[in-house]
Amino acid sequence: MKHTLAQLLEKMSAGDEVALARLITLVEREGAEVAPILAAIGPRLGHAFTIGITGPPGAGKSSIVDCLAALMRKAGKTVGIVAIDPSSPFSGGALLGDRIRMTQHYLDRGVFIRSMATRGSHGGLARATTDVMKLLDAFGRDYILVETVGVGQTELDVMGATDTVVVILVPEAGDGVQVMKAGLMEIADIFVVNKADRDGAQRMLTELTLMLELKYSNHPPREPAQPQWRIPVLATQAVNSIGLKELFDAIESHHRFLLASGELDRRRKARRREELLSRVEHEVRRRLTARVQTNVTLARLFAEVSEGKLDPHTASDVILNSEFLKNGTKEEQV
Ligand SMILES: Nc1nc2c(ncn2[C@@H]2O[C@H](COP(=O)(O)OP(=O)(O)O)[C@@H](O)[C@H]2O)c(=O)[nH]1
Ligand SMILES: [Mg+2]
Repeated sequence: MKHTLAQLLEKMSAGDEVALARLITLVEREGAEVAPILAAIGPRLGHAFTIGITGPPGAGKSSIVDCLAALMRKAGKTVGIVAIDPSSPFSGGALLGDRIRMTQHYLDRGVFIRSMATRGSHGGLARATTDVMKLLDAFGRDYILVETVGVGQTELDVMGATDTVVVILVPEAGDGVQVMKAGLMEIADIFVVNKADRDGAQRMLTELTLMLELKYSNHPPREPAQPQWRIPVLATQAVNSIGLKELFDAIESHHRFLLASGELDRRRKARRREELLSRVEHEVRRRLTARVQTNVTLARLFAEVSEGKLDPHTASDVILNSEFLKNGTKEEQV
């Protein structure tokens, strides 16, 4: 049976997982339904606490997400999981590996798992992922866990859209310099050295701790009265369920810190502004790229710039002061 958007939204709000899955698919396609869906769920957002889990491939991110979800369920909380894995050969569906490992949650309605398919468009995956997180928030999830691999722009964008970022490393991930280079130092709220059963784990833990101490001594807090978050460095063994309780505790204490310091509110406000800017940017690019195919004047402007006959600044002023960007008007003209 086919449902209208309003029906789907109503069912989703009432806890219908099938409706939620349908809405997620619509949002993933970045079609015309996205705007009305997001407008409808807007007033219900802000309850969920979102946790980004990132690190190199094979570090144990999925295993840790799995363990955290179990602990959260034990604490009586509901969980949403979003997994982004660009290396997955599957498109549109779930990652087989994730599905297999997540079996303990398969029949638990308190855990909703979704894998995102990789798509080409400009920042499309990061945008779709943040929208899916919103749907899970509107669905009433207490925690949303987002797993990404590596530190490409998409991953950094997704991590920037979460409340707490957990960076997972392994003893063999290399030295601290690599951590710095990959920009992980800037985004981590919590560091985890997983596979602590392996050689080199202690060295990695010590190195990370020293790097953080150096960072703090180089950047002492400007106002000592302001509460400061000390990034913890934890050791886990996801396969042996060791250290996961401590990780969950660290996440909860970061949550409390964000609330008490007002930082959660500041971060979320900054994120909404950033999202607005990025939407406008994206839409301007999308419209121009489409209209240059159909509008002769615009095509000529682009040609002149690409031939070097007109400078991009002048052309950009012309475009921004013209009707080219308005919805609907110019597409028919050829
Ligand atoms: N030795 C060891 N292996 C682990 C540990 N945690 C995960 N693994 C294994 O590492 C592999 C990759 O784990 P996975 O969770 O898929 O990593 P992801 O790619 O980061 O999501 C799997 O074979 C896990 O069983 C650990 O603490 N110790
Ligand atoms: Mg994984």
